[in-house]
Amino acid sequence: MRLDYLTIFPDYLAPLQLSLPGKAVASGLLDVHVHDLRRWTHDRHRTVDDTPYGGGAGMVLKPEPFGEAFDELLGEAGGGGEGVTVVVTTPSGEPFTQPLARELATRERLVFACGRYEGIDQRVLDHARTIAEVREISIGDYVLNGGEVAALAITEAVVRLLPGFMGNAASLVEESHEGGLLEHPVYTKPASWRGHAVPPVLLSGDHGAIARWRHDQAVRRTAERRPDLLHASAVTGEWVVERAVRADAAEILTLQLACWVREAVANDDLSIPPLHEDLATVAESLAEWDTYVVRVAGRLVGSVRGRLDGDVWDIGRLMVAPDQRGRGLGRLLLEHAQAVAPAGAASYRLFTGKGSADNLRMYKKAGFGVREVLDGPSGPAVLTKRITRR
Ligand code: 6GU
Repeated sequence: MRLDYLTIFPDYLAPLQLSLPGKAVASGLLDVHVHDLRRWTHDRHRTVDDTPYGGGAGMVLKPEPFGEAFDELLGEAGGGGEGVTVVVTTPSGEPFTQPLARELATRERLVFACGRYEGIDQRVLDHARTIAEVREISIGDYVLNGGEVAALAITEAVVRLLPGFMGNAASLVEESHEGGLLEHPVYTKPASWRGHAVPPVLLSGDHGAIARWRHDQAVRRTAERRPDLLHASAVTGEWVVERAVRADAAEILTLQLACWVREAVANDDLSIPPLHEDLATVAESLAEWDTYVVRVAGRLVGSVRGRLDGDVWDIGRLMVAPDQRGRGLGRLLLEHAQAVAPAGAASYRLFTGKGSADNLRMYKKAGFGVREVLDGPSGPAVLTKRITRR
């Protein structure tokens, strides 16, 4: 992964040479470039800011230095904007979360534009959007003087997720925020220290009891410190259907590939579209469809989507992880996809392979009928159902 930083305080980013990112640079996993934004100024004072149009306090970062920096870094000589995400650090950005870190970790290159003062001229972002993906990101609900510290925090969270970076992949999974709960407390030797004993269950050797104790502690901690994170599902194991966010795209793609390989085998047809999409296509379709997901212990295990075509509510991409099948999750997602149809819809429509016996059975049980079978290797069968409202 290549990382670029545009900043008026390059010294602030010296920690990138240290510790974990430093190690990744040494091993060739990371290619890090810190740029002084003033390099792209041309006046004697190397001016990067000016007063805001419309008045008000503070200064605004001028568009020209960023424009020239993007030309050099993302223009033809710089390799173009393909696979690049421009990360603009700003307290008014979308919240930085573990799923967003996972999403950024899939990019070939991140270019950080570190905000300062009252912010960056909006046209810098509008222009950057014409050449690359742009994400405005905040690391929390407080205000820093500049985005450099935020860029460091985002970098550390992303870089440790890169394949080959951490020695022990399990330690990535068993940690706070990956399972939707905060992590349980941890202890090491000695068993008693200054009058404080380690909880006896941890010394019992009973791994079932230890797992139950840890889960219970994680739930308590989360309830106490971060009740906003506490979905009922994390505690009870019940399903909660949630609207998909962009950061879900990578997991949806993974699940989609797993599910449609089975479809391809059932229909002897490798040409079905869900098997041939890439991450960008899945991310784009999140903007075009109402997409829903279900997580179990933080892991995305089911999804479905719907959108209106005239007065027909198209339902598609109904998928359930192979190890979660046979418990009614597919039925739940199908019911949800019908329940969210807008008032203007007169009927539901969905497609499945003509050889997909399990799907056809579920859809017929839910009141769908096969309208026609199209002319392709796997059909597909078109099923519809009239919407009756009471
Ligand atoms: Cl990304 N930048 C600044 N200046 N302040 C912040 C922030 C970013 N995230 C939270 N506060």
